[in-house]
Amino acid sequence: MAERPEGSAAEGDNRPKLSLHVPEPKFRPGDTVDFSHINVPEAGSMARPDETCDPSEMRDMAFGLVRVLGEDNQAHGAWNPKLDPDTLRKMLGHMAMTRAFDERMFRGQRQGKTSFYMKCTGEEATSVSASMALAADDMVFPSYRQQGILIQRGYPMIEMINQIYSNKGDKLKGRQLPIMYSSREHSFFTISGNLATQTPQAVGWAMASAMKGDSRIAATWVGEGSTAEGDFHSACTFATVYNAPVILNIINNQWAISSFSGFAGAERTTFAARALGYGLAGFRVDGNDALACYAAERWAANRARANAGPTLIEFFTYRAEGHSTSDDPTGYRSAQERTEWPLGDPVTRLKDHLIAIGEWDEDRQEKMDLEAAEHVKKVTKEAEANGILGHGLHHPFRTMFEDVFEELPWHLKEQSKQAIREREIKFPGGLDQ
Ligand SMILES: Cc1ncc(C[n+]2csc(CCOP(=O)(O)OP(=O)(O)O)c2C)c(N)n1
Ligand SMILES: [Mg+2]
Repeated sequence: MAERPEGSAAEGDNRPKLSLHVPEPKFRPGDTVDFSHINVPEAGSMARPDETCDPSEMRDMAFGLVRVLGEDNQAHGAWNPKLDPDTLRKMLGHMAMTRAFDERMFRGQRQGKTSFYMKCTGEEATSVSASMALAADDMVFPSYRQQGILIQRGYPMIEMINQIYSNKGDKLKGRQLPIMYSSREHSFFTISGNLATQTPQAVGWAMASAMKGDSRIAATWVGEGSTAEGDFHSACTFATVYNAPVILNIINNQWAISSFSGFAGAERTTFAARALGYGLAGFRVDGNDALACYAAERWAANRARANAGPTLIEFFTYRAEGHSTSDDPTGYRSAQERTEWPLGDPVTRLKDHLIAIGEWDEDRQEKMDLEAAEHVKKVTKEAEANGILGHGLHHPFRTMFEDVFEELPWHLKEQSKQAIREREIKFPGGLDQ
């Protein structure tokens, strides 16, 4: 028999065949959910290293979980931020308001008042508490699920709704997808639909702040799915190389639309462990524990302010609702996940803590929730006077061509005329042009 040529993979080759691993989520619709594989350490069990420590001193923390609120609803351990009851009630209030806002805007989309909305249910602490730990003029570069920051920073709610309705009050003139807010006055960088672009932008801004001798730091929020983007890795490299005063917050809510976190690497290691390869300080936090979220962000902010370097924080949480109003999670994940999720609900946990320390009760909570819902309803009505989707009260059509060139070039003038003519045919005399 002729010899098989050296190096060929001819038929009958008995060398092991190569194969790929394609991640598959543990639970699909209808499956019984068992989260017992998730390690939930005791609240207060993690040590709190010095804010200026060398990243090598905290390697293990990339695989742990900083938790403050225990099963007994008390605050435990070195990470307890020891906030006074008024501050805790404020935190709870911002989270309740964020939830009420989400509820109303979601319904508004179902009623056809806007084309699109995204809730952050179950993740409120990762924006509200983290934002409270920063200075009001620290520059934030969020993703689309951090509406809690704007609520915490006191951004007028009517501006948010005007933007969502793309109406004539929308400061962004209907040029952004609903919920992609922007506010220079609130140090809130324009949200981009192109995932992870905000991460190198945050690092660049932080570098510029340091180069100018400013004292403001930057913080960015990015979904765990989005950390698979190259931009995130460039951001980590620049952050570590130049010791940029920046905080990289990864919101690991387990899902990226219908792709579970395994597709971004969660089966292999934690997202906090990304920090190790770059020599960044990094650790994992219970993202449904409002006190842990606050303490973690404050630790990182103090570190950045002390010129001790950037920090990568993984907030371990769960996206309790669909990705957006365009999504239906019952098609790809088990409905039991939400109820079985071992870290509970951030609003309930903070409320229970306040009750446990004698600073709150269920009646007051009910009143707070009601007032939040009433407030959102009132502001929604005000915003509706500026128009809702498809009712013509948007910015004049011609403005679509403005604000890019100081002097509109001839070809855009032509296009503008043509577009307005077509519009006039479609809606004769009916619209402000
Ligand atoms: C560069 C880029 N790729 C893909 C998309 C489409 N997309 C929008 S949101 C999303 C999921 C992101 O998931 P994750 O980063 O985990 O954030 P989450 O929605 O869970 O907050 C995808 C794939 C996009 N907007 N931009
Ligand atoms: Mg996600």
